Amino acid sequence: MKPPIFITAAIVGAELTRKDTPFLPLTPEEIAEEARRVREAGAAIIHLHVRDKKGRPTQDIKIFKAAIDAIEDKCADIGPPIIQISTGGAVGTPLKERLKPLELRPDMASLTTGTLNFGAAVFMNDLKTIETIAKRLKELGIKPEIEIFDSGMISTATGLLKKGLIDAPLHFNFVLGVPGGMPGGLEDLIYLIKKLPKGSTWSVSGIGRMQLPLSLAAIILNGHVRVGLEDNIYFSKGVLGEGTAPFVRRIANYARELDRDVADVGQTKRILKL
Ligand code: KMH
Ligand code: ZN
Repeated sequence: MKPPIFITAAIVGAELTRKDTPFLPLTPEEIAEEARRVREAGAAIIHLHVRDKKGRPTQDIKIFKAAIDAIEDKCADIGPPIIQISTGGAVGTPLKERLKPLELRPDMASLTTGTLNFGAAVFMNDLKTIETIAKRLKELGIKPEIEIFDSGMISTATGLLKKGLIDAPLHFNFVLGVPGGMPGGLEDLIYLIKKLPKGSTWSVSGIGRMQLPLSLAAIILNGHVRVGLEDNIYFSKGVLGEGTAPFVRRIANYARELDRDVADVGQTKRILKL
């Protein structure tokens, strides 16, 4: 019997706008409605960014709280998702801002363990930044999802483990195909999996057209999957996805076809040792 797979839905992101896709949720209410749709489609975790009144990315704790309250309310009858707050924010968000929503003590938060060119911008994560976020996550008992955009970021994460700033078992998400990061070939994925400390769990977020092939590879390789508008807005060539739920549903269907049950929230918590 193959292990169950969990699906993470990255429903908002920080860089997208309504000009890119009209299906992007922006307000806490829209985010909560989308959260309900992705939960119904099979997602257990929501990777959460929020936006201000003008639709700009923000790390405002009040807006995160409003979004999380609205999600919990909208999903009350089917069970709320695991919330994974972004500590990456948008490119250029100061560290102080990135840390703020952690005070809500979500189950999980993202932790990128290195700097990379992010298209024409730079997603800055020097060691001091990484260690500050890791330390705060540990103090608050929040499980990091370690975001790996390139292979050296795994070494930095194992360095944090040795320093006691993060605890095993580690969970990694490979974000592959960002211009400036590691590309999203199957050989890249397999190389990264081989580098992980024993006992780690992993998922993959393929960016753009890499999303579907990498997700299918993760199903076959007993990993987990993140999909959503944050990573890819096209459901098929030239066709926008109507929100993130269709992407989640497609992965859930493929997973079941390939003999993997889709983990509910409780199973996902057990897999991640939350
Ligand atoms: N918006 C990207 C620069 C995270 O959520 O931690 C960073 C990002 C990663 O989305
Ligand atoms: Zn993110």
